[in-house]
Amino acid sequence: MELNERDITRAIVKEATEEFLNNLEVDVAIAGGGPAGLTAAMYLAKGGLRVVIFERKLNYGGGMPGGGMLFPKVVVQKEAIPILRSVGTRLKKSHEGYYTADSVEAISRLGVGAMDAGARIYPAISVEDIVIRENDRVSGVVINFSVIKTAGLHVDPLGILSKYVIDATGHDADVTRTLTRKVPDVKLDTFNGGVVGEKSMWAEVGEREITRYTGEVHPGLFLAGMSVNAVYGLPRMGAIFGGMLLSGKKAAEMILERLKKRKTKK
Ligand code: 48H
Repeated sequence: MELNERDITRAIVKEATEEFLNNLEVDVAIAGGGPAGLTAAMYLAKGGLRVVIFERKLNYGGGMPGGGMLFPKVVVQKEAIPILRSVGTRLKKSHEGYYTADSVEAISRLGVGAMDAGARIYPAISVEDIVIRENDRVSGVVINFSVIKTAGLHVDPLGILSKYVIDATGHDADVTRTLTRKVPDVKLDTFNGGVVGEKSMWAEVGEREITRYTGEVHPGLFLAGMSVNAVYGLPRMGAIFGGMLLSGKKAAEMILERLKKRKTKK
């Protein structure tokens, strides 16, 4: 076969466009491809749902590859080990019951796990707004290429419809903050009806409470990962990642349960 630039271009544009057209309406749109977003995507896709992740940066991974202060290891507590093992991540028993994983290996395998299950990850696309329907239900995401914002260009975004949106944007809780800005009288399902703001480090409490508060914070909008701590005012925990994985898994299970119920109700 003789290589031809036009045909290389055609293959890329044709395949990417066809696939994108298939993802204009999905079951779940996830903002953020860090550990929580990837884990949620993996379990949702395993459950048979159509899932897309929009990740602001060029590479997925969020805060995980950097480990703890760039020491490329993360601590994972026992309960979350099966999640990492299910994607083939090697774990090492450290001291006093602490397990560690290589941070780059762990996030790479989670990404592959999500893709193998059928989730689609779109790099360098930011969720800049949400789609709203009756009763302020979150019904999709508004996306744009990240570089458009960086370059300060005025380019209108595109909209994607979804049954649920997961805010897995980490410390910023970017999607939830957008909701409170765009719908000023919105009352979130939190202690003060708004975004409380993440608290200083207390690993034990931060990790315990993150799974407890993972869930739907507003009709159509779920939180997973560090955005839970940011929205509910829970402590941060440093480079221990079990909570992120368990939170992503819980958000996925809750959505799968909802959609199963929706189907049986019909
Ligand atoms: C698209 C976006 C947008 C947007 C941001 O920060 P993350 O790794 O988040 P989690 O919750 O999966 O994991 C948190 C963990 O990494 C962490 O920070 C911990 C444990 N901290 C503890 C501590 O004490 O500091 O990933 C979020 C991802 C990132 O890749 C962002 O680029 C992306 O979301 N993102 N993507 N649209 N509007 N905002």
